[in-house]
Amino acid sequence: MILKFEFTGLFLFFALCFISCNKKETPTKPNIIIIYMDDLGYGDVSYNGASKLQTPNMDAMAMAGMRFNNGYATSATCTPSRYALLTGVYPWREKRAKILAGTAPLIIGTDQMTLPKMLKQEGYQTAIIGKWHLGLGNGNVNWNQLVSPGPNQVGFDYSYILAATQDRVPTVYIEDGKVVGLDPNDPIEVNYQKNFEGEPTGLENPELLTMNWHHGHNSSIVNGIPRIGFMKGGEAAKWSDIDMADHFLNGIQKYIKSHKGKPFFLYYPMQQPHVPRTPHPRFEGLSELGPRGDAIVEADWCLGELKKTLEAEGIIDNTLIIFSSDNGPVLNDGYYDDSDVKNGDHLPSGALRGGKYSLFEAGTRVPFFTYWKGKIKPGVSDSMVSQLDLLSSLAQLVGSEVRTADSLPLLELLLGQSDEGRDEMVIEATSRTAFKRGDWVMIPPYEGPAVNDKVQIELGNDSNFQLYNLTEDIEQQNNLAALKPDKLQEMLTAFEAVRGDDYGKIEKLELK
Ligand code: NG6
Ligand code: CA
Repeated sequence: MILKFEFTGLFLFFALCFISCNKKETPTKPNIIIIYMDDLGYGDVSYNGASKLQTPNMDAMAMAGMRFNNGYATSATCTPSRYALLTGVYPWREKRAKILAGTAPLIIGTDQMTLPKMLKQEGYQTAIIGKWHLGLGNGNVNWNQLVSPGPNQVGFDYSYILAATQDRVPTVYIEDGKVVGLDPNDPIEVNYQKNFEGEPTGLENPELLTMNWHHGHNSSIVNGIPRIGFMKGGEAAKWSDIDMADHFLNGIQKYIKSHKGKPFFLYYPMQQPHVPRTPHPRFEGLSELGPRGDAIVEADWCLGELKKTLEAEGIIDNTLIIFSSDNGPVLNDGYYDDSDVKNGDHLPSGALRGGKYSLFEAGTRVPFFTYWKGKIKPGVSDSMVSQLDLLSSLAQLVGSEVRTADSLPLLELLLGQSDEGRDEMVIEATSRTAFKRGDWVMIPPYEGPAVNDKVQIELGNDSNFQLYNLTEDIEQQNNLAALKPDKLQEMLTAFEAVRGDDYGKIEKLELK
């Protein structure tokens, strides 16, 4: 009798346990690494058809993970895309989310929800090692003191960054708000308006240059490369351009080794293949495309080394990797580095129209894949997903309730367990916006040149509405706006429902 009762009791206990364990799936807390390229185009990876350069490590991970053919940055330039990635908020909601000078103040509010903050709340260790470009301080930064607020005030426990871009001053690394290797007797001064007396510039001292400027980029000279903005002092702290990739990679590897005991979120925004392209000499000539291709090969090598580190540390099975790029490609972005001359028949945008700065597809549609060994099955998806969605999706993964209105929870899509993606989204390029929905994209009329002559990229400006069906016309050659007024009206209405009507629309142009 007693035995029987004990048996039934035990059975009940296990049964209840089983039910309750199954009711709520325990959130998993893998390490999360976001690898974010700078200006890497849809067609710049060999898994998307590039043949004049090889990206074996990107290819292998993309093939073993989930590849997204319709993966998007929110914007065709850097700062707004990074803003959206980290905040889950459309960048056109934040007027300051434009390409920032190296002296610009931080544009993420310190009270704002961010991806690293959300993960920190869930017990993650958080770090950024790489390019920042979201502003620092509150204006008037003194680079010789603690530079704050910055990444550490918006959710990163650890930060090791380049402030803006590789072509902008200050050309120094900043670790947790302090300029690395700064000699207090040689303070740094930075100014974007005027030069410091006696300091050479790209404009006045071409004899000092090892790389020539094509447009812009003619202010202070660092390591023979003329930059945007003026800088004085800080000699010992200046970075070595050719060692930058190794430098960040070393930091990444050190971080992984010393933080593998607890879940970590590592944001690894590489500087390649943004200008100035300065691959380490050991990568010279490894592509057929000159420095731009070589820089991509270098970045691919970094990805391979990162993977080896995760394997060696025994955590590759417990690490979700997300790989993408902040905007589309550009060949000549202001320096004579032969990237356009040597490009040959390489298609940095693949079959897509436009490139960096463009409202056409290549501005925002970028390489995008997820990789998690043993967890994500190899696959490819045509569903639409934006980097904007990472905040809510990763919140789902780790069991956080945090969501933002713009960021859709698409975890299952990212893990290859569903093909449900976005129905629609607003894309942005240099403060202009367009709308995608299903197979369609609608670009409102915008004033301005059709082509930016300097960078040789079609921007998407037209005095008329543009409407393309991407399934039938991936190259955006057939403007259907005049032929399909009802579709156009439907797109415009849906666009304005999200965007409002303050998108710089040209009032004189009525829809019908
Ligand atoms: C532009 C720069 C370009 C690049 C870009 C930012 C000139 C003429 N051009 O203003 O070289 O730095 O800003 O690129 O200065 S991004 O990828 O960070 O958005
Ligand atoms: Ca960029």
